[in-house]
Amino acid sequence: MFGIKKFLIVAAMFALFAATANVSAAASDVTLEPSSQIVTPGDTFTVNIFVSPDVDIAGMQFDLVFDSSQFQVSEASEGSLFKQSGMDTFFVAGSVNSGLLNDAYGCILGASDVATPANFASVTVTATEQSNGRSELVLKDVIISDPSGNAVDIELTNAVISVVIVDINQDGVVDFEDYGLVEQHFDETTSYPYPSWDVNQDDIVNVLDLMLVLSHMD
Ligand SMILES: [Ca+2]
Ligand SMILES: [Ca+2]
Ligand SMILES: [Ca+2]
Repeated sequence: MFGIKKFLIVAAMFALFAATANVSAAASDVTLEPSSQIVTPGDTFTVNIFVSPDVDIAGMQFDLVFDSSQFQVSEASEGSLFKQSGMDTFFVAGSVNSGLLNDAYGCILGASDVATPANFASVTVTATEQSNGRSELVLKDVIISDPSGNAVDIELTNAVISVVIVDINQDGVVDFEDYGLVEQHFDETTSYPYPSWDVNQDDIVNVLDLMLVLSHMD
């Protein structure tokens, strides 16, 4: 008796799990990659708008919201998502103004579509000299179209950028004095407001903080 009951419960849970898995799979994923990243003030890096289509698609638009006191963002440049169709494509880089990359869009010219994951676009981001701490790059007004002009279901993943200060003693150079300061506090736990030797502000001073200083030495 107990055995059958247990079997039924397990079967019911499995059915529920399968149903949930189906629901979350039925969307095209749009992901800012890398979705988390540690940089220092003045660093320039690339963020890709990566698309994993769940169905055949042929057109897309997006906005990107960012903190303009932390970052400068370039216009978008086209990735391979729609070019992989082998057809010509149309691409508009959008315009950048006060914390918004607005209305970047593109599509396949002609009757074709794609379903293979690829970058739709890339943007170049520079952390300003005043930047510090964590902030998000956020996708907005994202629409993906199937070949007939119908919007498809999408799921968005934004990016978190942490700007860290590796000149621990703030004397204008990153050298072994800064490394030494981190070393002196090795294995200490920290909390907000973080001391400069917990470089990545994760509540503990360890090898990750040492590496951030080492990898940015002048
Ligand atoms: Ca817009
Ligand atoms: Ca220093
Ligand atoms: Ca740390």
